[in-house]
Amino acid sequence: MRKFNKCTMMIIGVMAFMLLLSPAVGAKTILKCGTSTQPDHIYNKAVEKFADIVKEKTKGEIEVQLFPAAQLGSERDMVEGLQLGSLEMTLTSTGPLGNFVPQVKLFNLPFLFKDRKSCYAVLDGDIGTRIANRFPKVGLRSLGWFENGFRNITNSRVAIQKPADVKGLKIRVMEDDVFILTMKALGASPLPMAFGELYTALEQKTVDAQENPLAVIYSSRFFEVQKYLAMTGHFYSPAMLLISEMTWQKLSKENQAIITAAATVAKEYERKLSMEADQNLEAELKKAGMTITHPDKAPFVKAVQSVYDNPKVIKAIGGGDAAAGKKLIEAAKTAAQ
Ligand code: EAX
Repeated sequence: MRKFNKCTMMIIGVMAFMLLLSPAVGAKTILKCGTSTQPDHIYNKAVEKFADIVKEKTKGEIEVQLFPAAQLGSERDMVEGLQLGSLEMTLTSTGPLGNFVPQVKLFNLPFLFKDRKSCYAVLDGDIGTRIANRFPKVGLRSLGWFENGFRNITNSRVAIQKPADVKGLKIRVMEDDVFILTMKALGASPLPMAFGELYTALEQKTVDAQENPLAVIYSSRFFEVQKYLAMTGHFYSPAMLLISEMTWQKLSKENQAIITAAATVAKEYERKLSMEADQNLEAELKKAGMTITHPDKAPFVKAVQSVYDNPKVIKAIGGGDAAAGKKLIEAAKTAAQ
């Protein structure tokens, strides 16, 4: 073996010393970002894009690390983690968000939006911005309204054509009373449950049914345990990229600007992926063996009107103020058409 000469030894010594110092010199910020969905779902593709841009623009100073598939807990757990400072970021559906900012429940109302264009007009416009701006007060900061998508019902028992077919189905819903009331209005038996437990619950027939956008149904392989898919599009489910307010305040103004800009690019990209998923995945799910129906939506819309008239829902959407809730719902309805 070749012996090191004095000079080489010195160089190695200096390099080792520099390596020891390096964490203090080039201090790297790691932002962990959790999601509930499977690695190939659109949320995770968007977070990867966001991470790439942030890494490039901060020259490696900020590294966003993705933790998909509810590894870090349910969507609600992750949002709580952001408040506590034990997690930096999450991309989540609005499912749990109404528990933190009640006005978000507005977007949980069934058949609120006509199409994607009207969703974006409301979310990116005055109403969506004002609701997003309420988050810092509860220790969270919105980096934009992303997309989960229009939700459709799957089940193991019946090809749904009309509301009467939903009657009696035990259906898993996200954990918010607006979802529960909507499914009750359709005659189903809703059971709130965290998303991470859903596949097993369907497999073991703890529930007959669930509802989610096609991108989730496909990436979570629900077609393995559900025979029927009904394209009801009853809820438009936005998603939100959130960063802990504590983390946000520690970032330099320059890095905040980089993160904001990267989130906007990732949002546009994710919305595009979501639209493409809706265009392509029906065929894939059919190939995978699902029986797909396209029920007339009018009787479903009619059946769930009671949710809009529910005083508890109206008050909650107004943040405890019924008049404010009524006003917000009317404004959203107008803007969404
Ligand atoms: O956010 O809980 C749900 O059904 C959500 O749609 C899913 O986790 C993606």
